[in-house]
Amino acid sequence: MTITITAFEQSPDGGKELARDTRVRWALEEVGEPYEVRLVSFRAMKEGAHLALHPFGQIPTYQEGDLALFETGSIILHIAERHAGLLPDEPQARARATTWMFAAVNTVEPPILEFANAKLLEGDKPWSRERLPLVADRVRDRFRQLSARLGRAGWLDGAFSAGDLMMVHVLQRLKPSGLLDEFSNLAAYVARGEARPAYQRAYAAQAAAYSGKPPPG
Ligand code: GTB
Repeated sequence: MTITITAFEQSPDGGKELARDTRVRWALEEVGEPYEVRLVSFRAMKEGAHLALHPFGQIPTYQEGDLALFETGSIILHIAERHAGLLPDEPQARARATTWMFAAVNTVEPPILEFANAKLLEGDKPWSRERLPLVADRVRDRFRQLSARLGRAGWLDGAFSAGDLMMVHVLQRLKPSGLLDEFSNLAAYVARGEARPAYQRAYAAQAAAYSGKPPPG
């Protein structure tokens, strides 16, 4: 059955991994499932046809036959549960890998998004200069805890899993900020994820979708 995902018609980062279709592309590459991509304009994302797929008018969505999903956590869990390669077979290890997926989106991503939004959307506000360091420190608190848990390990719990895929993509958002580099094992962890052939294929496919297109004005 053909898998179709949606992505931005014009990506603010020009297709350099930050939009969340990257993590879905990466998961599909890891399990060797072919997929098609439908690019959606910002306007179309907020209109009826897309809202029927995604109630919040966002990307990515995932369609497979008559199944339509939104939310990258759910999409990646769906992929990982149906194909070998992203979740361990042993039940407890599998539950722990799923726990890391939730930790990535529920516990690590929120302060990262707060920081990204504070810079991007509130940077011109008079109070931004005072608030930004507080928000950055909340990110550092989470990074410190994650860094302590990861230690010198390659991945969060044994072999690479969907938990690592999700965590690496969540952390990538702050690569340009310099905050990630304050934690050398986390920066190396992200680099390890990015070095995976499946990630490289996902990145190349995403970049190709925007090559020659200007970022949205
Ligand atoms: N919780 C949802 C999920 O995980 O699927 C969040 C989905 C989401 O935030 N989608 C964003 C979106 O559609 C695109 S990925 N936004 C439009 C809207 O809400 O109206 C976020 C994103 C996009 C691009 C960059 N970038 O280029 O720097 C960074 C992050």
